Amino acid sequence: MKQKLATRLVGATAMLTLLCGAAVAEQWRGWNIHVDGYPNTVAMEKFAELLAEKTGGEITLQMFHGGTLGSQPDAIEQVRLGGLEIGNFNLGPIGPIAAEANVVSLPFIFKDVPHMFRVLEGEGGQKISDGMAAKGLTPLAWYDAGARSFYNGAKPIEAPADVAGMKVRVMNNDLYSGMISELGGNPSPMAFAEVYQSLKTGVVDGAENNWPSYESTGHFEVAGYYSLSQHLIIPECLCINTDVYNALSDDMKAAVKEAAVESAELQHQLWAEREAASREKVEAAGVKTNEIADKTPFQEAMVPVYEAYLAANPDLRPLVELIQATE
Ligand code: GTR
Repeated sequence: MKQKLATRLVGATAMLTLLCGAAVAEQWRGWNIHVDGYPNTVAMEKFAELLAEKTGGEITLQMFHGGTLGSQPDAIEQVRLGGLEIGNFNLGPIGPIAAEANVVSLPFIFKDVPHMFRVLEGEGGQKISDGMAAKGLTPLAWYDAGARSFYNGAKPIEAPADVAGMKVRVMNNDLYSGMISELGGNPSPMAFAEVYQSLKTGVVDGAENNWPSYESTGHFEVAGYYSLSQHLIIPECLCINTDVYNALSDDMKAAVKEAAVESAELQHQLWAEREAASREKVEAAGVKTNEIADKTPFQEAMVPVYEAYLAANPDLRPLVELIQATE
């Protein structure tokens, strides 16, 4: 009897929903590469929570952390094709897909993190965003990923000559391979998940990343020299499949966007805290950090990388110049 009543009630609710024209609840799936407690992981969980709240439960998101749904390049493809709806991606591996997004992977293009955000908030950010959306990945908000520096087990890196002959892991992007080659090293593109073992067994001599990733992955345990080259400042996106986003009503779009922007605000705050905490933790564990007093030789070595990029994408010269001219 009770069962029957419940069935009738459910039926009535479904009928009401249909009559009111309300959308059927959608369940999305989201990808993230990072471990529990990492700023991005916490912020993506917050995004899921806000999404449900702001859409009145019409959209929910199940997050898969720790790269359990595959490597970053694979997950980017999944979101582009609609196998997954949401991802927190670094723009590095997006560059080979969306040429506009690749500008952020030109070494030393940004003066510092605030400069990067000023660019993203202006016309440059719009161009990057449009380029990505046209390839199936619509950025909803930008996450902070600090600056990336070199690390290895043998010695501090003070000048390009110190990179010469070194095998250095990079993310999948020809610009990074070019960057290492121009410094005289041997680039080794590989998935994030493989780097720890590769450093440990000597498959690579070094890698490069920001403080939080250097710490959270344990890379500092097997590569104890961290040299502050800060050669790359790459933003990350909270991205959605473009078709999924475009199919939403204006109200739903606004709710999704708002949830993303609020999650990014949280991420930025957590990022600042974690950067400091990670540095402190690895240095307490014995990591030797060195400042690079003069980065000019590194910057000068990047001229051919810029030339190759501009030769392949002549129409993107104005975007590069816009970034360089942004105060
Ligand atoms: C991290 C970034 C990840 C991934 C990783 C890598 O800083 O947050 O998305 O790109 O670097 O080096 O593969």
